[in-house]
Amino acid sequence: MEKNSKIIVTGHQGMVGSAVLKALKQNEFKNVIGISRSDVDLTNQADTLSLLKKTKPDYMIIGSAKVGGIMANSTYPAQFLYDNIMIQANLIHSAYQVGIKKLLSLGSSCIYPKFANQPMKEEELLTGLLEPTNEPYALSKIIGIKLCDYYYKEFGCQYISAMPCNLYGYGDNFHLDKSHVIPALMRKFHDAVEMDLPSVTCWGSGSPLREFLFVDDLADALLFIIENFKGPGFLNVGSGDEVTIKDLAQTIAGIAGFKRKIIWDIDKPDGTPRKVLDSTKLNSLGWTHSNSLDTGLRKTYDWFLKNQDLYRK
Ligand code: GFB
Repeated sequence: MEKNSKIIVTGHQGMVGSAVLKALKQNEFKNVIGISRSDVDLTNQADTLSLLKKTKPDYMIIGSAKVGGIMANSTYPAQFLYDNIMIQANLIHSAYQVGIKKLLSLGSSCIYPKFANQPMKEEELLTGLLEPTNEPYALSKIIGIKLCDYYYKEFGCQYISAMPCNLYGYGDNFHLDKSHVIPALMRKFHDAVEMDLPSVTCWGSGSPLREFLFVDDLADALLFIIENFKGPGFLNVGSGDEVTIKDLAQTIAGIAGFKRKIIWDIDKPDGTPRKVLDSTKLNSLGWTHSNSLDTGLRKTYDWFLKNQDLYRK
């Protein structure tokens, strides 16, 4: 990408999109446009095409998606499948129609089968059944990968994808029911300290393993990928920072200063038992993450403390 290339980042008010926008600006890209839900409904094909016709970008990074944690995924399966299929299909097809040079689409490690070989290489895709709690989201993200692959194959478009592990960081969603585990636990432990509660209840057994990546590292990886990966196909983006949910809860409790009882509600779902990515392909191109889980968690908690007016809405 040239420093004056026109680059569109969709979902630029969300956690991922805002980190990508910040990274592009830090890297002195001068012609960057952020697109959010208030600018256009990306589930609407005509509006999406019209936006891209008007803006005519050279490059596009898709940071827009309907996302949420394990309960949101299970509660709104139709919305997770429909919205994400439409957002990706509209953006990818419109990108082709207006001749965007290169496009980077974003997925998730939940695209892999529930019992995939660990660590999961890119080749594990479509080798088994998906984890039921996130099947709709995973299916939509598999479609995103395949759309990029097939536009590459049929029309020679440089459309590629990145599959990150579980993400967290600045601008995350701290909603108690809809969010992912890290923001949910930060809020629960923080509130318990403030309210002097005797216990905090976490979901599931605490035994699942998760790999986490700080969002600024993801943004750095995405810029690296769009500049260095020619495709076709997709790359895993992981940190190798894998922990049990129980250990994660202890760490976050420590950061928030909560010293009392942690209760595990086994009526809540565990989700997939383990999903650690094999990021060898990306690492061998020359990229690795910078923030350890501990550093990333502290940065996120500091952000959370400073932005309580946002997450309390
Ligand atoms: O982050 P999370 O919601 O998503 O949950 P997944 C991870 C683990 O943390 C699960 C446990 O085993 C949860 O049961 N957990 C414990 C909690 N306490 C809590 C809590 O208070 N809130 C939440 N949210 N979890 C998502 C997928 O799966 O991962 C998405 O649903 C996406 O589609 C995303 O792929 C990256 O890792 O289970």
